[in-house]
Amino acid sequence: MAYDNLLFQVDQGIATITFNRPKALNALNQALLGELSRALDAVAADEDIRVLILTGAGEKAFVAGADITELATFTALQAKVFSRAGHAVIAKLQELPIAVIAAVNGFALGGGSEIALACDFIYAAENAKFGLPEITLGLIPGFGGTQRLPRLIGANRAKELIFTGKMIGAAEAALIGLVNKVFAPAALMEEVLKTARDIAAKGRVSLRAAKQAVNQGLNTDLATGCSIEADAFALTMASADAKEGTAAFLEKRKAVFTGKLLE
Ligand code: CO8
Repeated sequence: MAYDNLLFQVDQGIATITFNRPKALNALNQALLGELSRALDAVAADEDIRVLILTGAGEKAFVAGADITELATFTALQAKVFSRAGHAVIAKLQELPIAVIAAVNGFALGGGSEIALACDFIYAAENAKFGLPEITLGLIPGFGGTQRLPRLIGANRAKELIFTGKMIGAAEAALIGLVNKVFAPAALMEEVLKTARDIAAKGRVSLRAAKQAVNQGLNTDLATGCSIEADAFALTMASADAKEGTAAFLEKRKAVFTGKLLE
């Protein structure tokens, strides 16, 4: 499948999508959003993929937000359609039953931060910058930032970032829990790949169940969340991976997971 605005590769169960409009700091236009949607469908259809990495081409940016050249031409109705299309693609990303890591290698602004927020976690280069600068354009975040950012870092910190439109660096982003780990720019991808390989070696069924339990549980009360966890736990118990994982422990050997969804 051909893409003009992103690079898509799969290697040993790890897919990488690289936003590739470096001249515009990988800004997100309608064409790129459509290609992202297609690439996510390809990831979802490939049962061998266990981890997806998102990153940006070039040394300056992950994604510097929605393409302002395009955004400036929108009517209110077109803006709503674009915003809803963004929500749908980002929801598709968040709901992938595999691990998704954002490797933020520069500016992650506006829609770029919002994509990173929908990933399971973020590793960043020391030169990464995060922010929701829409207010400086007379707008507000439109790809879920007003919703996902407060859920991740708390309402007050999120409001400060959204109301000021200020950028923060990787170190501060790590301090407030937006970013898990920070690396030298040259080391970022190798460190992301190390974690990706580690996750890819785990059982596919348990990875899917763990992600669903966390994500669904966050949208509900504790008792309902624990009930979701119990169901998910029972499901993993029925998998070949659980038999293999527990047997391997008792036999003092390394487990080899097949990730079979059905027996
Ligand atoms: N859109 C279009 N082009 C961009 C964007 C962008 N978001 N960001 C950078 N570019 C372009 C620049 O115009 C420039 O192009 P050219 O070389 O042709 O002049 C090129 O990329 C390089 O950028 P700069 O020269 O500005 O590089 P600097 O290092 O000086 O500055 C910054 C880097 C700070 C990242 C700066 O480019 C900047 O502030 N960019 C805009 C960031 C921004 O405001 N992003 C938020 C956009 S709004 C948004 O994301 C809303 C999402 C929800 C949409 C909802 C649907 C309606």
